[in-house]
Amino acid sequence: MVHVLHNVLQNVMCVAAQGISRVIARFAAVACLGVLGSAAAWAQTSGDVEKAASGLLIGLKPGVNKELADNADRSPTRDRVRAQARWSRAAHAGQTEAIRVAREAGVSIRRSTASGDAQVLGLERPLKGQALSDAMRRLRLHPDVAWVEPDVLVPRLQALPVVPNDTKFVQQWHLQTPDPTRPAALNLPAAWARTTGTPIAGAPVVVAVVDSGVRLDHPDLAGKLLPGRDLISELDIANDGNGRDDDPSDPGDWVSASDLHKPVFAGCSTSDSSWHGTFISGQIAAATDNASAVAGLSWGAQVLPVRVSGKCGARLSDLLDGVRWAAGLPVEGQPLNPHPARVINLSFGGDALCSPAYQETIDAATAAGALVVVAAGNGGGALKRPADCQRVLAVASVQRDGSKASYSSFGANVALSAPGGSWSSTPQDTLITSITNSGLNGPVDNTVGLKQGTSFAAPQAAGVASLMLSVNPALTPEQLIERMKVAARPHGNLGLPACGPTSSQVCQCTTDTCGAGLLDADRAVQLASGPAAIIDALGSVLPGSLLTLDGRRSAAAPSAVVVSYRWTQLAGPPVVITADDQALATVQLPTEEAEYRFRLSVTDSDGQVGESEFRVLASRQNVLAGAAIGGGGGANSLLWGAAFWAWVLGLGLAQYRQRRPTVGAA
Ligand SMILES: [Ca+2]
Ligand SMILES: [Ca+2]
Repeated sequence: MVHVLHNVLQNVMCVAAQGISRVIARFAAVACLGVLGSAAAWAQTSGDVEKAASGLLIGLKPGVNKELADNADRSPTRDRVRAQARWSRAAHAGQTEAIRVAREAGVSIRRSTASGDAQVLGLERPLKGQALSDAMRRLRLHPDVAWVEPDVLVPRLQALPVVPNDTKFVQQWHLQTPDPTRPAALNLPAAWARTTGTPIAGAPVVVAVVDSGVRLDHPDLAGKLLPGRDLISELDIANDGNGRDDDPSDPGDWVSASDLHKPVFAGCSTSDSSWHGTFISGQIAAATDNASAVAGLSWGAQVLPVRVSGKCGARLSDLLDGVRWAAGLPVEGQPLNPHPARVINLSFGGDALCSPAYQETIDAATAAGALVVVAAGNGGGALKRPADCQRVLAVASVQRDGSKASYSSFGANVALSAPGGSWSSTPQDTLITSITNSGLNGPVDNTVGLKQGTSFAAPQAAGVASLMLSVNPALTPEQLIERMKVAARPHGNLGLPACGPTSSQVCQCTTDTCGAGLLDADRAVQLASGPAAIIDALGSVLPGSLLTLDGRRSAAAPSAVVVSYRWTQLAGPPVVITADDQALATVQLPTEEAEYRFRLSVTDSDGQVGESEFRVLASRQNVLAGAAIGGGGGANSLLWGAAFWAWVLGLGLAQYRQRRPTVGAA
């Protein structure tokens, strides 16, 4: 407090001195500069000195520029040519005055130009921070100067990553922005800046969870559930005292030692209740940004719980009826589902190869407009049904680092991979977090828990598909699969043996074994209605180096092609982008350490625009060495595309921006 008062007093003295006369004031200004050398609070009164400024805008006090004063006289004149000539004279005179002022204030400039009635002093080199503060202070103290502000790059409004306030969100690494510590993360914060899953018009997207039912009373599913169905026919499996009905609540699916004596459970082993359907429903559509439990992939989707699985699993006939009912198709003895699903999540393991009954059911559901998302299976080997059926979106499970999870089955029919969790010494960092119940048998407390399995990789894709449908409800199941595959990030190179017959444990994913790549929610949402701008890491980011900006992997939706590229600089010391209208552009960086931001805009043949931006730090520090996503040029080249995987809202999607309750900077 004492310091603040002291500074104010000094300011009063300086301002008073400036009122005396211009000559005396100039001495006073220099004196004040010395006095105020430590007055940082005052020095940064206006302007954003943390951004680099290539110049300074200054306003001269009235009377300094005679021509300007004349020009300001709004006497009636219809002669616009004369008025313009007068303005030009004023601007020229202002330039001369501004150069004098800069010299007297001790600020080195390249040139002075006019900006409206103000003057722009082009700095000899871009300034930021303390150096910028000092230059501004010198000018501000000059008696002829009314005001000063830095000529910074003004960012246009853009979508900022959305960070929900759910208490366990920080633990949900699988939803976060991918970076070198979690290369397989799904990139939801950027996707949520485009859509949180509520359609701009029409009913919510319906995602059916054909599974073990749900805990209807879990607080993090409040308002998220549609009236579903219990389609378990056999009492022993159902464990709810009755057969098929309208109650999809999960009473628990534990298998006790006494259960094993019943013929229906032959081949089963004892187990605690799984709360499998509750966990998956939470992954897809838990109440999000409600300051409680977990975040769901879609904040706006509704879950249709279809109960087909009880003790020891599901009867095939119940499972297939569940898929049909979910899609709105007739099922004997059951009322029609009034809320047909656009996405059906089927997290069931394979017991055999795809059969005609299974394929026909999937075909019927697909024809009805529902995307059937299935788990690759937990056998660790070749795919079995439903993952080997046609027209499904089969999802393999990867670990946090992008390697195939040991248990995940794999093969050519896998569409893509998504985090499904893996055990480690810090399980909360490597398993999947969602909602569950603490009961080992019947339900006890509704809680949050940790799981692993391809069962929990599939819902990641189901949730992303529902986000895409919230942006573009016209997408067919086939288009959803195609675009999610195009949007997938490449399997990184982890230096492990490639997955194959000789390595079915943790192994290096390839497009032959783990699908097109790693599921990326943000790119998928971008591709739901337009092209995706995709920037690759290339070249070095040492100061003074030649930077290569590579947008060649930018992709259009399958019916279109990318027709143009545009690179722009958003922040940092001004640089020239060579070939800024090409997929491959270059930038010669200055020799000083600095942070830059660039944007790539791509336009497709339908006129849709997709954009992404990234930061790059030109530093002599050997930062993040060895930690890469999708490779990179060298030890210093890995900064972008990793921690700064900052995709921004494409123009074509701007209208779909929904609620953004909590917003954090990139
Ligand atoms: Ca029942
Ligand atoms: Ca929540």
